[in-house]
Amino acid sequence: MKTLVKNFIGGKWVEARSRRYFESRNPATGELVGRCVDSGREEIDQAVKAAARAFESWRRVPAPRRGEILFRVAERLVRHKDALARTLTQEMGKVLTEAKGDVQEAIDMAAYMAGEGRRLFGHVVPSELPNKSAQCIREPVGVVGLITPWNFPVAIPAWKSFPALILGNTVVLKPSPETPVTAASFIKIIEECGMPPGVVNLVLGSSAQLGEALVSHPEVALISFTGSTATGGKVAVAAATHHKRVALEMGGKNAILVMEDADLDLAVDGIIWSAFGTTGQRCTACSRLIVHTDVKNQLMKKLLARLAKLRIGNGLKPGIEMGPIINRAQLEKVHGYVGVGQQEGARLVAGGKILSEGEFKKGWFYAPTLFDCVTPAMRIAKEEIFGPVLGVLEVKDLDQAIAINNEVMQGLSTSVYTRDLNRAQRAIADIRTGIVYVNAGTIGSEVHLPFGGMRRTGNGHREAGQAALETFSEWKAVYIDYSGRLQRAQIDTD
Ligand code: UN1
Repeated sequence: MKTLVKNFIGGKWVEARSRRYFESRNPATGELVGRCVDSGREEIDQAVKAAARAFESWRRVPAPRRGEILFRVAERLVRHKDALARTLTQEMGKVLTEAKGDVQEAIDMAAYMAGEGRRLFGHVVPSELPNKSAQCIREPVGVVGLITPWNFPVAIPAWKSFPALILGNTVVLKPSPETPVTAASFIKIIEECGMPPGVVNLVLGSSAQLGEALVSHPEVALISFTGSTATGGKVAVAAATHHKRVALEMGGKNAILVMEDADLDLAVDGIIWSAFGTTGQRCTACSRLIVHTDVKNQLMKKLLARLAKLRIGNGLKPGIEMGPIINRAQLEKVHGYVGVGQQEGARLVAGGKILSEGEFKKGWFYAPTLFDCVTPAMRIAKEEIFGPVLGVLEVKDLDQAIAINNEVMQGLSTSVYTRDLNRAQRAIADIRTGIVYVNAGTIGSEVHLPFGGMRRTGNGHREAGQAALETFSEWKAVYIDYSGRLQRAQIDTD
């Protein structure tokens, strides 16, 4: 029997009062990864109260000192990178090299935000009155509630918690019930770096009530959520009801545009990596290939050859390129979309089936799937599938490619393959997504640049980069009048 994975509240690893438990299982093998406490509203309340108590002292710790703890977190994550990545692969299924990348993203974010401890720039501006100074300084928001998904179980909690912490906020993390063991291992590393009790708290549970309890808790000032568009919408409504700030990161329907002058072999590398890496389970995964008529057949031939060779299996095994899907429900959803695509008249040219024989028997595996003859009106061209399914749309020129790209409700990431500088610049200007790549796939954002999307992908906030500081802080405008007399702004102008 695996050890019990507990909540981390007020600096202690504790059980939930209900004494109920849920299991986390390996999606490749069905093996038990951990038994976890199944919390409820009460544990959320305890965690929020602990975070609220810690806030008053944490916000007074000088930011460079907070940064020192984050530097230690970065170092410790480096030391534990391999072990944490293995846990991540076992629990979530992505191949080990990608799991290491997931941890590396957290290391990068810890180092980046640690450095912010000596910046956190505000503004000093002139006053309109003599002998008066004016400045703007950043303030923490308070207790922040983080609701994170399973697809980046280390990177996304890191993206959210490290910027929040460097600013002086305290944190309650509610990770996906699919990846509680990874979340607890990540929090343990933070604990071991000397984070004061109550500054970071973790609540594990399998019910939707947990997120609701966090969003509606009166002492939570801000919610940062990454997940589906449907759940994000509910979070936004609930947050509005309780008058709290909310930052949403939701679905994508990302496209790669391949023009007739593109380096096709380079494009194939980017397409395979973006569409089938992480088994298509990234917000940034490519699920639409928008290709110029002149090169379509050639590109399809190359793609099909590569797909036939893609090695699928347990992500811990060397050489495996694509792991399982997270769970049965998601596997069925993906397969359902393949049926929808066929009914809509798209032509299935590869995959389209659940893999359940031999080594695939105990896991949730799906064949990498390619649809030809997809049109923009089809559901498979509009809705996020979150699996290894790619649809090909044919276009006559760049303008049409960009128009189709921009037509969907999501607006996260787009890539364009062309050797023509003018075209690339035009694409950058006209593509309506939060991230644009030229001659690279749709995935692979770096932590010091803003991450997020337009339209229904988000609500205007960005993660990572300097933008994360905006999400997790309030501005305070400070006026210091050293004239020794009453000076009235807008009135004493002569
Ligand atoms: C996500 O899919 O939710 O750019 C995050 C990327 C990664 C992060 C993806 N750095 O694909």
